[in-house]
Amino acid sequence: MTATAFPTPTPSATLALDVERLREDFPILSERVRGKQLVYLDNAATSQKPRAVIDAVTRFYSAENANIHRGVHYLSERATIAYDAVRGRVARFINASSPAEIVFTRGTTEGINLVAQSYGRSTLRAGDEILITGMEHHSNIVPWQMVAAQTGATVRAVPITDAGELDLDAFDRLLTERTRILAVVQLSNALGSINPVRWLVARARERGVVTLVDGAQSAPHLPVDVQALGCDFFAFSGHKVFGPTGVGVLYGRSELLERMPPWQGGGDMIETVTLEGSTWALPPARFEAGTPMIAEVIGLGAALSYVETVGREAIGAWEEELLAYATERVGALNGVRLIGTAREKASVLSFVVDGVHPHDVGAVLDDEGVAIRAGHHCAQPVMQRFGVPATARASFAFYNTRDEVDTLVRGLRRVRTLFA
Ligand code: C6P
Repeated sequence: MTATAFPTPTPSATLALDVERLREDFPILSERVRGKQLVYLDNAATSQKPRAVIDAVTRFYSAENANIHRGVHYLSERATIAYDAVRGRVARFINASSPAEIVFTRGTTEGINLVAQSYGRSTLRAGDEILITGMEHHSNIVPWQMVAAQTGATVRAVPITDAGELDLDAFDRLLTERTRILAVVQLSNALGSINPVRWLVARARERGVVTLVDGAQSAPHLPVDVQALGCDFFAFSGHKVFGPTGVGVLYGRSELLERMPPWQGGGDMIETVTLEGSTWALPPARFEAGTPMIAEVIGLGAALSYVETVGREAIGAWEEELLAYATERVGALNGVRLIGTAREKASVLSFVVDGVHPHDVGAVLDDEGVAIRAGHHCAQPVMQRFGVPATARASFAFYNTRDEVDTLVRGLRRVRTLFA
């Protein structure tokens, strides 16, 4: 382990974001719920959509809807061009070296399952090990357990410290000559910890280990550069980056994608089909069987353009400030314990309130118009590690404000009063 694996936090750049102006781009943010102004702090579950995304999807269905890669008619050609253009936009967003490295999926979950069932199932053997961590979302645990059961491989997990950081000494011990795949989350949805992914990936690659990064939470909050990270695969979901549900991205390095077998068969993923057998199209088509989520991909393209227009550095700087403010204010409340106090964090504030079940915390806040998530966040091993059944989780996006944090704090005071 090296002391530089967790970089020293730098003071945030003073990049101005006109949050009040940007909020106007999101129609839902002016909604009232339960008679109160909505305070949406459940962005890790799904983000809200700017008008640019809503309009792109509406426009597609109103004026361009057709199937892609199949028709010779005008609409089909337009839809095909619009769909294929988004691949280039995604490649730029994460700095992939080519649009051919971008596979459209239904989301992070499907991307990881694709890698497990295609790359994993075709290469893993009995005795091999898949290394994950103790802070993974179920999406980055269960697919590996499934492929391990199919191949005789074993899943091992890097433990986490009391602060919610990876134990890097343990990582070094667990990365052995038996390790074949490292699958690690960049930003934990349950703790907010940012993992030193570049360092972990470099360590793994020195040993020839194939690496997958779960970018479901990092893509909306951190600048992502897959070439700088050095990972072989990177998965994220459209709906968390202000795009539609039902669409996601799997980045895969070309050399690997080209060697991988398809995991689903159907239209558009073949080169030739006879009744005796079939041959496969080149990636990414090889991994996109059937009619894809065309409108959603187009909406995703609009979302990424929107994020780039707002500015990812400015987003990061504002969110860092907001999380620091929320951490200070919520952390100062009597009877509130923060779960996840890593040195490097983004967007997520998980906590428990003494003597109050997180679901009750969520219900009281809901009554105040404040939307948070309460539960295990599909990260049950994290809950087990911290000895809690669940946590309450506020998760921020760039359109959240200090006033909204203050409303959250007032709501939490009410929780304490009601359950005292
Ligand atoms: N986490 C949350 O509330 P999908 O469902 O495929 O879009 O994303 C799965 C996923 C994978 N990895 C991480 C780190 C995630 O946070 C998620 C989704 C949501 O925390 C819904 S459970």
